[in-house]
Amino acid sequence: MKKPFLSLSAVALSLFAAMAACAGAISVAGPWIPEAPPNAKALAAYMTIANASSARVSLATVSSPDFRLVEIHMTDMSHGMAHMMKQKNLPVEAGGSVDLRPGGFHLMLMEPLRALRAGDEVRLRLSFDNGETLDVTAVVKNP
Ligand SMILES: [Cu+2]
Repeated sequence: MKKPFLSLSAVALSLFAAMAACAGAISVAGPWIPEAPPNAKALAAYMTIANASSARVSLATVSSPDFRLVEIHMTDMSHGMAHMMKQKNLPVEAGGSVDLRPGGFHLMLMEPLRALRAGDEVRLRLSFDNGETLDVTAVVKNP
């Protein structure tokens, strides 16, 4: 009588393991975009990127159907004025997270292909150097 029970739980266990692998180790929380004037040539996107894996990963590229180009930027305040620097990538340490927020790291969404108002949603595709790709929906908000 014990045998069927044992094999059933073995199946359940391997199913669970497969699902955990598919879910991926990288997650994004709270993605948002401050609303900008209608003629703005660039908008910023903010979020928290967490890496639950045991290896460091780097955000390599970002794309969006609503923008011609997306870059990874860092705002540097060290010389008395805000100065943005393009980053080659954005590393997230093993078991760690990185906050993209005003005054620091952000995604620079350039050359909008449609007007975006508060409440609109923007799809972003984040590609990491470990091959993982994450589709995220950022909400445009009144800052
Ligand atoms: Cu920027």
